[in-house]
Amino acid sequence: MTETTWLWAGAVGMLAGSVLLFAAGGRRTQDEEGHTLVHGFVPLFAAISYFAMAVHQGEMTLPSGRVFLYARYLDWSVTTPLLLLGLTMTALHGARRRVGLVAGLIASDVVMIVTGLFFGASEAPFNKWVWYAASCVAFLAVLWVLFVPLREEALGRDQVRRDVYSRNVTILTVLWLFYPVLVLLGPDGLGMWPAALATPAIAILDLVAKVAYGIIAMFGSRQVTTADLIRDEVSSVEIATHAIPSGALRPAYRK
Ligand code: RET
Repeated sequence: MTETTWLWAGAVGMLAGSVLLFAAGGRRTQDEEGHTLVHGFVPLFAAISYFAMAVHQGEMTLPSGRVFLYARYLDWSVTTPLLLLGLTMTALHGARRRVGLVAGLIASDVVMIVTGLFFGASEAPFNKWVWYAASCVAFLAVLWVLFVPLREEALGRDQVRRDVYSRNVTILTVLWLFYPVLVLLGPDGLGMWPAALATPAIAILDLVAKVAYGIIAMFGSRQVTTADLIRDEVSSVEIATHAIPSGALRPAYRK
């Protein structure tokens, strides 16, 4: 398969994944609806980026002659915050939304991707490695939030939330750790791997990190929601409006 064929495969796979996640995702509560929207939109953004790259729009030729696929970084700048938002929706529940913590997590993640974009676009070694190092520091900040304050929040909740958070955060971290390595080996980094090898590797990783992880997260959200509803812990305001007969929610809102 040529590089372009892989990009087409990425576009089609992402679009199919998005349709699947939107169709199969639950909508019983606000949290469950949130997970469905997050995990449905993630592959949709990726499909846009893969299509742009497949038709040679999401790329630029740098002065050295290297073709830089910047659309990848645009995709990641939107999809990685959404994936993190999904994790925060599992860990933070009810009154404990910790908006500041979520904002800090997403800001660190955007720093990671924006500095990564400049790393990919650099040709002079000094800039390139400063950007790479900055991106890695931001990545460490993201991991710190996931494994320290957010994990503590998740552990303070019910058993189902704890288990689902631990499972998701572990899978997400393992998958995300491959990115700085593959990008480093590929044409944007040391150039040890040609595009013919790096493009399929990143496409497969992207499909796993977005669609396969999305399916796992969706099942997790289903378990959490069912447990919430059984415990009757979800107030009527937290139940998605269309999930219950119209009118039933009015009094709670009017209060
Ligand atoms: C870059 C640049 C070099 C340093 C680091 C990086 C990290 C990238 C990551 C990307 C994750 C992307 C995902 C996409 C789709 O779902 C930008 C390669 C640390 C962690 C999960």
